[in-house]
Amino acid sequence: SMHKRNSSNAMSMLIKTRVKTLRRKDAPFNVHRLGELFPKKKLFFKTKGKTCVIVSSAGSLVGSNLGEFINSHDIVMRFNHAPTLGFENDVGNKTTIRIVNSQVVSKPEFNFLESSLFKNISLLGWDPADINATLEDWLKKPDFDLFTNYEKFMLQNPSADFHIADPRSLWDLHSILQEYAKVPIIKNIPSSGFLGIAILLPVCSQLDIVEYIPSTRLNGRCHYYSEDINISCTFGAWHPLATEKLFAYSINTADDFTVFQKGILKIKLNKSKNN
Ligand code: NCC
Repeated sequence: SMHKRNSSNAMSMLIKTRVKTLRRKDAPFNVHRLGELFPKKKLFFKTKGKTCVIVSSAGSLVGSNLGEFINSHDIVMRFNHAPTLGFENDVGNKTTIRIVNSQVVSKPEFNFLESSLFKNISLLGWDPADINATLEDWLKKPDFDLFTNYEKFMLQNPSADFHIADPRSLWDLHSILQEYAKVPIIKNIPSSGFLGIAILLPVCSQLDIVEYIPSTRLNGRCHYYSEDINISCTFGAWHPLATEKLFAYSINTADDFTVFQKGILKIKLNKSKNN
């Protein structure tokens, strides 16, 4: 059917775009002191066939009671400074990896070097480079200063599994979304949520995503951990968020009750195609 053809196209486009994390051998980091601090092993080295869940930070997680469901997965991904303490019933308390943007890494208010939120888990940092910037350009002039605290963090926690996304991969993800959308979408890289999907696809046999497609609990709040009302957190202002969500919905295998009442999107992965 038409639907089948579209969804398998979307899936294969996304699987083909392997998001790169920066490695020690990548210029200019091979001759820069930062490169020596990069983890020796790739993110999720030899990890395959896991059950995974992505916990969006959406306000509509409030009252979801999804905590136990979230904790039951092998790999639990969260974003930025989203807390679990005090919210266990709705979001669980297990964390395997956090994707952190360069604002969270650099701005004093997030206390990145001290906070226990960022300890003893895997971390993936990112910062938006201009579309045509080389890694050299970006290293000199990131959007927010990801690098100073990256270096400090790794010197304080030398065995930390803290990776940095190659900013050119983030633009590859944007191209996929643009190809999928047909109509022109905003020319900014996707949100941490979509980066998370791309990162986990090769690692998981089953990927669940909670409250990325907003459920009927939609309450206008930006985050489950704050009472601020801002619906653009859900539909997008700077990131092409609505397109990301339509894309994710098009590769979903769960029924509408699961997606729109429970707030769970399910992506099944074919292991043989995937590796
Ligand atoms: O809000 P944020 O996102 O940290 O949320 C993480 C991911 O959850 C999904 N989300 C969030 C809220 C919502 N109502 N619906 C959702 O689907 C999105 O997929 C989102 O990516 C980010 O992506 O890194 C982002 O970070 C914030 C902010 O920098 C951090 O929270 C730190 O305060 C950005 N907001 C601002 O810069 C003001 C946001 O645009 C993107």
